[in-house]
Amino acid sequence: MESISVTADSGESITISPENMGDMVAFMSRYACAIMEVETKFNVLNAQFNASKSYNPIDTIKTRLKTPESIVEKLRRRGLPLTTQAAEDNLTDVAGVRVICPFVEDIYLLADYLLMQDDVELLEKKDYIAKPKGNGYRSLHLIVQTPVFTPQGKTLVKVEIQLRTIAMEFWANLEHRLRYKKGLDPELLEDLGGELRECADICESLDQRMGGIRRKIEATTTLLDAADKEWQ
Ligand code: 0O2
Repeated sequence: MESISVTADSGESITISPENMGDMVAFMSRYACAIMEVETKFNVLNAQFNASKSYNPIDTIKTRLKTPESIVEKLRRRGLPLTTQAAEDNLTDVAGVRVICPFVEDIYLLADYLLMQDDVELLEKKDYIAKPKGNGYRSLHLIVQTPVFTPQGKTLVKVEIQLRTIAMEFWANLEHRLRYKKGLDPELLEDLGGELRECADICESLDQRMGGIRRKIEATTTLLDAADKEWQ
C-alpha cells in the first residue's frame, strides 16, 4: 500500500504512511459509528412519540463526518499535533448530528430524553436559543460522549449535536453561505449581515407564534377528545 496525502483547503498537507493508515481508518470508522448510534437514538425517540402521542418531534436528521482534510486544517489552526490522538482529545465536532424540529419545545423535549439515557454523557451544552449569538444564530448545541463497541473493546466517542427548528435551519443555511462567500464588498457584507439579523428576529417571532398556535390547537384537541369520549 502506498502513502496518501491529505490536503487541507489552505493548501497544507500531511502524508499518511501505510503504517498509520489503519489507525486513520479505525478513527474515522469510530466516529461514523457514533453518528449511527446517536442518529438511531433520535429515530427511536421520534418513533416512540409517534406511537404514544401520534406526533413526530423530528422533521429531519442530517449527519456529517468531518473530512480528514478539515480535521487536519483545524488541528493546524490550533497548533496541535497532526495525530488522531490529538483530534480525539481536542476536537468535539468530528461527528456531527443535526436534528431539525418543527417547534422550539420539541428541541428541549428531545434533548431531555436523549440525556436521560445512561449511555449518553453530556460534556458541554451551548444554548444559543436562550442566548442567541450576536449575528442572530440560534440552535441548541450539545457535545455528548457515547460508547462505540469495536472488536478491540468499548470506546467513548464525542458527538456534536445541533438541535434547531425548521426556521432556525433556514436562517443558518443562508447565513452560512454568506459567511463562506469570498470577495464580497464589505459594505454589501454589512448590509446583508444587518438584513439577516432582522430575519433572525422574524424567525424567532415565527417560532414563538407557531408554538402558540400549536398549543392552542392541542388544548382544543384534548377538549374535543374528552367530549368525544363522553359520547361513546
Ligand atoms: P460548519 O461549516 O457548519 O461545520 P468549534 O466548533 O470548537 O470550532 P465554536 O465556535 O465554539 O467552536 O463552536 P459552536 O459555537 O458550538 O459552533 C459550532 C458549529 O455550530 C459551527 O461549525 C456551525 O455549524 C454552527 N454555528 C455556530 N455559530 C454559527 C453561526 O453564527 N452561523 C451559522 N450558520 N452556523 C453556526 P463550523 O465548524 O463553524 O461550521
